[in-house]
Amino acid sequence: MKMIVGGAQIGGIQKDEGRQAVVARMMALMEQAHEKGVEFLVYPEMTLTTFFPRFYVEDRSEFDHWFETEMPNAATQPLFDMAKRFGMGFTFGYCELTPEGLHYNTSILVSPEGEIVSKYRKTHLPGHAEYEADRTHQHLEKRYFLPGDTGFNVVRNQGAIMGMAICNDRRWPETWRTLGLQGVELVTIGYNTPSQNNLSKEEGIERRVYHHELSVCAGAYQNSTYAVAVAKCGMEDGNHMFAGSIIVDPDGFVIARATGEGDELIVAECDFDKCAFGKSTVFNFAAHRRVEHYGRITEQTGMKIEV
Ligand code: ING
Repeated sequence: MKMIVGGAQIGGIQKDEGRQAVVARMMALMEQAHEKGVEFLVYPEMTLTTFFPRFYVEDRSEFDHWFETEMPNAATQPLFDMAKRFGMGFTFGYCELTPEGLHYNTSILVSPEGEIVSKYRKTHLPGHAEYEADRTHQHLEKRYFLPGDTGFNVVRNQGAIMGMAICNDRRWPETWRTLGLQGVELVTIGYNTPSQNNLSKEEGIERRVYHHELSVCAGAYQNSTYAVAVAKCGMEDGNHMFAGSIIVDPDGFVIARATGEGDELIVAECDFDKCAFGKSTVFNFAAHRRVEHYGRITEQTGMKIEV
């Protein structure tokens, strides 16, 4: 089964840029996608706001205005309406504040009929929860979000088995294999990845981009699935995030790549029948996996050196 899939890379969103302005940018890319026959469109992580976890605030409730308390809402309804008019499925990430007052870094998957058919809350939160003075840049996702409570799930949408992950999730093989064990054929990953180094000085942007692409290509290949990884990138209030949005096939080859750091559409035809070969040969999990030897992966959280 074939599908034209698009990635809508979004350039920097400044602190004072309202959601309406961002949604207008998203809709411009959706129109471009429609003109190119795109049937399913992937937007980045936290698509509606700037990457605010770079800022420290003592009272976290001061940042509740970065969160959505309902979805769709006034700001995003026009996007849902356009997608339904185009008969296009899509996914995007946003910051979710639940009625119970819980904060998540969330992604939803919307069917061409305009229904939210899947919700995912980011599992792997990088960074730290308290201000760390020795860092050149703060990365406070652990301060503002709870670890997701959904786990990694798949949904059959537009005839394909689709699963969502968010940003740091792409670096963890567990993300991919958990989806692979459910037969996933398309993994979507929105990301916001700072280029600046705040861990060690020698790492450059080239190495960070390499690790991003390596993670996505390996995950796709090792689970014989397509992957669409889409950045929010460019400059946000003087802070740079790298681009590198890509569409990857089940052999781990990049079949579409963004060239710039702004709003940019990438498109590729996915032939989901291509997923079957890997799933029935090299990555025929039932034939080859030996779960009796994998216990550490779920029983042990941290590394233990006992030799
Ligand atoms: N950002 C980054 C990411 O995982 C990071 C955090 C940057 C981790 C660089 C490792 C190296 O892509 C988010 N938002 O998770």
